[in-house]
Amino acid sequence: MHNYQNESDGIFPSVCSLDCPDQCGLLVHKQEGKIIKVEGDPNHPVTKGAICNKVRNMTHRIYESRRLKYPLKRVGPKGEGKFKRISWEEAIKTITTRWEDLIATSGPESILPYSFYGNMGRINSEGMDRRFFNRLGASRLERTICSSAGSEGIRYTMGGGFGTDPEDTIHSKLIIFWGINAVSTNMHQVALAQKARKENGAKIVVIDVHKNQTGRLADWFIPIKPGTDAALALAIMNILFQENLIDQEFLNQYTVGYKDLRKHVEQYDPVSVAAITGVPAEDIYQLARMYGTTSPSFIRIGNGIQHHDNGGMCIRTISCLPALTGQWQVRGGGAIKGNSGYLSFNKAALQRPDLLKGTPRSVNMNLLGRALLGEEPPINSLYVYNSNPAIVAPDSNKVREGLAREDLFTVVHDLFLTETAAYADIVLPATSSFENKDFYTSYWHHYVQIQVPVIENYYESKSNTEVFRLLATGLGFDDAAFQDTEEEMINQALDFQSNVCLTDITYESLKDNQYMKANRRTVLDHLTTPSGKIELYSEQMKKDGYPPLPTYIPCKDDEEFPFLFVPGPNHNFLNSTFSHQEKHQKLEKDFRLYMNEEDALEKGIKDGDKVRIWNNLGDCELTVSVGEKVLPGVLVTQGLWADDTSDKKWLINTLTPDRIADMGGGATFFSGKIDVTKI
Ligand SMILES: Nc1nc2c(c(=O)[nH]1)N[C@H]1C(S)=C(S)[C@@H](COP(=O)(O)OP(=O)(O)OC[C@H]3O[C@@H](n4cnc5c(=O)[nH]c(N)nc54)[C@H](O)[C@@H]3O)O[C@H]1N2
Ligand SMILES: Nc1nc2c(c(=O)[nH]1)N[C@H]1C(S)=C(S)[C@@H](COP(=O)(O)OP(=O)(O)OC[C@H]3O[C@@H](n4cnc5c(=O)[nH]c(N)nc54)[C@H](O)[C@@H]3O)O[C@H]1N2
Ligand code: SF4
Ligand SMILES: [Mo]
Repeated sequence: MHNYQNESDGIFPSVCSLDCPDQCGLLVHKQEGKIIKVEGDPNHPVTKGAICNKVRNMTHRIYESRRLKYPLKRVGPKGEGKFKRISWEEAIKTITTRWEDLIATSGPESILPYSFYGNMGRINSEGMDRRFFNRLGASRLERTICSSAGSEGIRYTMGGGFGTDPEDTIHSKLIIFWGINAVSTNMHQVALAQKARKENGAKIVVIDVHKNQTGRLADWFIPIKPGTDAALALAIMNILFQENLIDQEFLNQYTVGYKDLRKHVEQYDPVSVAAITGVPAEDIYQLARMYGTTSPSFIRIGNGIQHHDNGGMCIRTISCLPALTGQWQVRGGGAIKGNSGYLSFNKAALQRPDLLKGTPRSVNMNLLGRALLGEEPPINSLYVYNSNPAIVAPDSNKVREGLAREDLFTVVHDLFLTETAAYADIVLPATSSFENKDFYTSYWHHYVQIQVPVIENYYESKSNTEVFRLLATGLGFDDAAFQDTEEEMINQALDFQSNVCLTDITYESLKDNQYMKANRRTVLDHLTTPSGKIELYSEQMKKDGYPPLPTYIPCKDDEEFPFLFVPGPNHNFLNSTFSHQEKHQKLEKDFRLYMNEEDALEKGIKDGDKVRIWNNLGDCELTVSVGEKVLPGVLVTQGLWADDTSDKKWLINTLTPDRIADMGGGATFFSGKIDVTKI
């Protein structure tokens, strides 16, 4: 394989590093040593050359004038963003000196890492960093902001992160996008659905609280009240049993507890459930009959439903549906919540938990504000990478109050001076993924991919891996684990006997192939629940204090505020990434609040009005879009916009609760309530 960095011109294979299920194959065009264009790799078996606008415009981000070139130290007040250039030596020395002091006086637990998947490369997101913080004995971060509630929910039903192979969904005849804005967030699943529609006459159903781009593409859009999807799924089960639309043989062979479930779901009659969900009883019947009589039927379960108080149970409940109709046995049938199970790698070899002595406390990342303000003994230092908590974490006002603490020593490693970095004492410049060597495992399709560096490091920027090596050396950690090269780490991670899907995939074979598919296995090969079957009834849940059968548990109702509030991501940003790029802002146009006509009339609000939205935690000011896109009583926004332009009050997470979901310590971004008034 070539060393692409040394070639000044050419087209080189790559992979998208963003936190997106599609994990597209890319081709990077280089001229005179610089990237001039990023396009899709037409040979990639799933993504087939199509990529989103966000990444088509990636070149701007890579060479944007505001990209960090050098390490910086803060010279103004926290949050203001005044910094001065320093050398890497000084930066590392400042950090290690401060940490040595903290370790001596308060112990290593006074240091907290904060990261997520700004870069999905496994070495750079959960490799050398984990080794380092294990060895340090720092407080541990529970990385729960995205999918942990639903992952735990589906684990109770199915045993793990295994779903349908998306490539099989071209055979589906019914595709339900349930709580996923797939046009924006999983565009290749939409392409596969469109193919199934064109070639098989497949019907596309979308169940969502907002008629966004995905809803508009549906053959049938079903609006639902936020947080009530479990009730809908239970009513569907009730009808499937009553009308004998179940697969009895499958239930006998592969499931536990269907008889208990049959009795249990009788209480979820379509009329009562219509009152809970806002979905008319006739529609519930129609949907259940459609689901019970169409094969293959496929459900793409999104993140929207799990960012609620009851998110774990809701996903647990929806994931029972394919078992009732035996769809796991049908090619193109079943469901995907996540597919990372097929590509699970040797985490212990990559992350080296053996380097950790003792059991430091752990902090839920969704409670960052609370932890910075109230954790005892206090967190005295925060090290942020691959994430922008000042924008993305719930209850932003609390997060910022914590970040503003004078005695908190904060380091931020990023490509840009993010809102979080503005609070840092030391800022470190990060490479883009095109400058790194890494391997990638999708959480949707079944391919492992490799990234070989395409360009030289931008100015003095360094990858996460390089920085953790420097920090390890600075602290005198002489463990061999910190000497491993990227190649060695990739091979260690992929050498994993217990995942039969990965045999034959190594650094060497990836170098030759760029992407490689996991050995074909089906969901039924991976039923890793305690019983080895699909657990419609779960003894484990009972032990863990949950109802053992799927159940609708209403979200918390903060009665003081009238509107349910669902602030999701948008089409042209990737969480807060790209929210600073003018090009992406222009594509997005404006930050809108979607409101139903009835509500607008009652509140004396017209389309295009400026409004203030608020609750006990914070407030924002947006422009209203009045129409039929949301149900009465529901307000929706899209996008994690920066608020760095002082005339805007757009920090949407000032309104989101820092409550924790029912399972997995998950976030509850979509279970908050607010009020609205015209400005
Ligand atoms: N363009 C773009 N793509 C992205 C991202 C991005 O920011 N922008 N983010 C990436 C990340 S990290 C993730 S986790 C995924 C998230 O992508 P998705 O899985 O699509 O999740 P969300 O967009 O959070 O929510 C999906 C849908 O759920 C709806 N929803 C909210 N509450 C409910 C409910 O109670 N019931 C139902 N039925 N629907 C509900 C919302 O209106 C929204 O349309 O996308 C990834 N891809
Ligand atoms: N209101 C609301 N809030 C949400 C959500 C929502 O739907 N609504 N979604 C939530 C979800 S699902 C998620 S996953 C989180 C995501 O939240 P984050 O993980 O914080 O995602 P980003 O905002 O994309 O920030 C990633 C940061 O990593 C940086 N980065 C990229 N590559 C590298 C690298 O190689 N090294 C270093 N050091 N930095 C790098 C980027 O420049 C960027 O600043 O947001 C959550 N917040
Ligand atoms: S963000 Fe998603 S759709 Fe866009 S290029 Fe990356 S993986 Fe593909
Ligand atoms: Mo996410």
